[in-house]
Amino acid sequence: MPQPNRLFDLTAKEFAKQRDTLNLIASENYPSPKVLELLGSVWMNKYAEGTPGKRYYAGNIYADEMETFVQEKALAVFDQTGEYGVNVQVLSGSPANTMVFLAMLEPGDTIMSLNLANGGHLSHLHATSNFLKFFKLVNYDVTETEPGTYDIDQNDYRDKLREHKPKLVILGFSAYPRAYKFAEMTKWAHDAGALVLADIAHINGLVAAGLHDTPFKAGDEGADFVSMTTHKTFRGPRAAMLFAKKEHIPTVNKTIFPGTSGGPHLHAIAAVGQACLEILGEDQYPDKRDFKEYSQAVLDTSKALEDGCKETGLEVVSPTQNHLSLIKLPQDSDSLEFQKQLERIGVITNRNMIPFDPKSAWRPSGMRFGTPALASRGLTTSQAKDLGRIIGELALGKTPEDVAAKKVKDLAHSLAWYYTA
Ligand code: DSN
Repeated sequence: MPQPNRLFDLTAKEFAKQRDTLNLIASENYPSPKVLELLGSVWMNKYAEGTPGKRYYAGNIYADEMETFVQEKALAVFDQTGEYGVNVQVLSGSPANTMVFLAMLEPGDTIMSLNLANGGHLSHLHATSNFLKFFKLVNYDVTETEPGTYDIDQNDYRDKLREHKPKLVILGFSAYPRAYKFAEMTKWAHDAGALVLADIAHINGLVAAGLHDTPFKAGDEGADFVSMTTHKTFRGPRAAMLFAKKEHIPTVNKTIFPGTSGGPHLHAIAAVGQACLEILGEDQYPDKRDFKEYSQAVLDTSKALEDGCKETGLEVVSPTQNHLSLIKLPQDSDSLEFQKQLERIGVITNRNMIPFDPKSAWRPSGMRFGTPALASRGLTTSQAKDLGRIIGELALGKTPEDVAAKKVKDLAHSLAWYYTA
């Protein structure tokens, strides 16, 4: 059917590409059609500067009700302690972290976070971060706990807490396949006088499902702040939330508005609420599976995919305990070229540094694979293992590209697809 203009034409192409390929990007997902509907709804038209009940423009009677409803549902998903409040206006994950820096720190304070090169995130500061104009950075790191397995080095973490006395410790990652020990790391940081920000953007769905340790704890073991995006394992819109212990919520709210930001994105807030309802079982994703069942499928397919890669002879780095795996390519492989080759056969993913990678971030030694998106399309563990084998055989030159492409196409067409054009 002819499209009305170039933008709709490109959207139709993107739609078909997403449907016909296999998405292994660990930070992406396919939210329900209701999430997409709310994102494109009339909420998008409205300004609502301020907080529920205290807005600067008229016409926010339903916005007040909606934002309050979403706050309640977000707290119902995560907080069993009653000690947290939430701001749902923060626009995205990196700004959410920035809000904590601006709310709580003074220039010259020290932030301690996981080394970006070994699994951390850009917004947790790094050698070329703009935030180094204002803050000092100390990294904690991973260590090889078993051959080929890199876990956070708890001794290094405690030593650095004692030595550098950071004002803020960030717990969280972008490419760490292992489970995080929130309670003890938070307690140690508190004992050293630091505030704790847990950034659970990658694993918030697993936390919500009760399949990963939670940073939402009472007392000293609970993070002071918990930031998250809502479009990864949480399976909501591209948006974010910032939780804080209740004593910090007024400061957080003031830092977001009027401190740094104008009107909240009500359409995104409504869509976050829809994801919360699906997690709480008050509404359903089209597959009608319970969210915990879906999240277990994320974990199981993540492991199965990794096993499939391993069977072909590819090297796994740090066996996965979550939704993502890291695979080391053979020494003479070019990960950028392999990423392109995977795209040619219909597998969309990203190359990634592995711990203590001697290669560059542009052409690192590894690949990162995650299964949240394909688990939403109903990928089974046996299909995940097959996909791991296809990838491994291609990486090791054991299968021709056209054979791999045919298998990927067949698999993509066998999976569920819940959107209509
Ligand atoms: N870029 C995201 C990721 O892929 O991990 C996090 O911001």
